[in-house]
Amino acid sequence: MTNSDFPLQRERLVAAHERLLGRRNEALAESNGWFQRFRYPVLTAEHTPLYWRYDFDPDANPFLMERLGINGVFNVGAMEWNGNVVLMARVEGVDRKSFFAVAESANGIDGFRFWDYPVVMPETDDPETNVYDMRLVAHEDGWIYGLFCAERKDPAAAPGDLSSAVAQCGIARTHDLKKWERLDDLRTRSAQQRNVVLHPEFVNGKYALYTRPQDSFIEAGRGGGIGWGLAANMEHAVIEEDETIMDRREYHTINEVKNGLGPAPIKTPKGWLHLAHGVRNTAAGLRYVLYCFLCDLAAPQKVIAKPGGYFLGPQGEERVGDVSNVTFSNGWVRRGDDALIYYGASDTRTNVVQTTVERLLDYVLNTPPDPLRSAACVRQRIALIEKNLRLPGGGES
Ligand code: M1P
Repeated sequence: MTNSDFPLQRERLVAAHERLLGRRNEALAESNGWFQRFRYPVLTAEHTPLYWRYDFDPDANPFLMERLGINGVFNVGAMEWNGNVVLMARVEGVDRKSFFAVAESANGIDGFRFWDYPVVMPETDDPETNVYDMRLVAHEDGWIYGLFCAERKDPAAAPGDLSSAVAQCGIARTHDLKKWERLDDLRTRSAQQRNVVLHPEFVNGKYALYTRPQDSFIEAGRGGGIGWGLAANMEHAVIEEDETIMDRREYHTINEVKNGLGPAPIKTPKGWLHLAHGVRNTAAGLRYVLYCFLCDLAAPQKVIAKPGGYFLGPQGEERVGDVSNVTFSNGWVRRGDDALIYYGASDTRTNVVQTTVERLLDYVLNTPPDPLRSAACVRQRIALIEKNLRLPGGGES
């Protein structure tokens, strides 16, 4: 069977794709002073190359169908690369399996194009079923590390239970983002690990890792929050001791259910600047938001400032997706004083906000902490109101 429309259909497909890739992003008005939002996601399933999805052989595919569909592109690692920004995207096929692929842009705000091939990530002797959420870190040892979630079916699952899984931290390293050397998965005392991040510098001559111990695949359980531990090497990385919990979950806060570090911290003169996600429960399910905190330069596991509440939550259509009401970040890029923060919206697409390190430091150092009780919140707000009302014009003009 032949399809005489095939060339025209193909031409239209390619033209529409080029229009999408070439679309300029637009800054949205934002009032809180923390960051600048943009109208369009920087990466979606539709941004993936057509030749990853379609079979362009008219004999084999006369209806010009997608043969290998993509479901979403989200939760990206990020770094600067030869003066451009590269994102290590979690690309999820319609078969639910994720893989990694690099997309590159000159300005980091629009114009992202995927490299020709997705990442071929070597497997360990115990191959995982799924990989996702890579944190890219250029470590001072000279390697670029990718730490990601390696997920396998739980070998202890009861017969018929096809959803219990074990999450561990997969580790790989590279010099060119193309050829990867797979290392052993991280070993800790915790049953499960997700959202593990490598600190970019040695601490006491060791590799320092931010962890997220948890009892089961979904539940943090006794895992108290974001952890910290040291490993002697990365080839066979082991955290021998119990991890120290450096950012604890709290009742009735944005991270009561669980939390996890985002990208590796940014080093500033005032401390290590962090972005993390916090998860709370609601009648409509879990809600994931992003929050910031600052750690001591000399003791990176010591939190020295932490604003109350969330920094960035899902807004508008970002709220809806495969897992609705989710903002999740594992990638940001510092360019001079500018910071570009990439976040997955509802496990479906990737968005960006632009800010500066100066603003982020002002935000973490001068936003009051969470007072943890309604009465204390009212006192905190009254202090702000009274201060403003003492200003000329009652604070409004
Ligand atoms: O579905 C929301 C997020 O759930 C997981 O994050 P966490 O381990 O903190 O629960 C991850 O699967 C993440 O990819 C996902 O966005």
